[in-house]
Amino acid sequence: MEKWFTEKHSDTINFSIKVSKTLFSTQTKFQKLEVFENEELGRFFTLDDYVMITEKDEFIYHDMIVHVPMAVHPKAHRILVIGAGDGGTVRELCRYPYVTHVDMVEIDEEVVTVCKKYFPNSTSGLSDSRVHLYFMDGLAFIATKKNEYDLIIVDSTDPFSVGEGLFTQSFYKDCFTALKDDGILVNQHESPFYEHYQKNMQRAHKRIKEAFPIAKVYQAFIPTYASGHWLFGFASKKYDPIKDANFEHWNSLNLQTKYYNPALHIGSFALPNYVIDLLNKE
Ligand code: AG3
Repeated sequence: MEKWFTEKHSDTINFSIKVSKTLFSTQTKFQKLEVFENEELGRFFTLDDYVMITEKDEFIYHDMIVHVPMAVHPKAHRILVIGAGDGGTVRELCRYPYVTHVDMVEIDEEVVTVCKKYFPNSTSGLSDSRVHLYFMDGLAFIATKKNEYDLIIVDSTDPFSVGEGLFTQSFYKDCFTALKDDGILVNQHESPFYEHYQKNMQRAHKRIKEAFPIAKVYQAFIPTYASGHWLFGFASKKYDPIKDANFEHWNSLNLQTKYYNPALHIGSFALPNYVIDLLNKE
């Protein structure tokens, strides 16, 4: 009998992936967590029936959520990552030799345990001595921090269940307080395409704009996320993501990236008109 994993992209649209093997399935304290395999995508894991990463396209998301702010900040060495239990974001950060300290706060320890077992590549950075893992609510963690980080990356699920608080006004304000005077906040910013995601994106942008003097949005094509058209938020106290990007410095690091490059960095901030309209509307 054929088995398919199905994610609902909208009330009338489903996205299905043929499962060649179910590797793991559980209900954690917080959410439903499953690991599957597909012939073309490799292994992939889901939370509450939403695709989080697949082996084939996770590089796109992780390149864009990490290398864009890292090419802008002149020397981000103290970094906070919220969510990101699969480790992909931390793996990319650890490639920068001058990063000295990464706090990673994941609410669900089981996500990390399971990903370590099934996704050795994405979790490879988690054992780096610069990385400090906290299994707790990101909202509680950040509420105690002041003027501490150069960069905060919010690598969350969608805004419901455990992800919900990470899209609130008070959380963005706490991020502002936790950042240094030239700090940058980057977050996964949902999709502009389907109506439900559109609303999440508009709401997030409106709130971030209220908390930060500079708030921009950039895009990437991520085949296994709803509609494939995905956005990231770039908010900062001082740096403009294009004018202040230092590609000479970034190139000198000689990082080999499979998706990100400086031309794409600039291009990713050029948004389609309908997306600009949606963002301005709110
Ligand atoms: N973070 C989840 C992005 C949102 C996915 N949404 C969806 N499939 N509807 C990805 C974690 C990667 N570190």
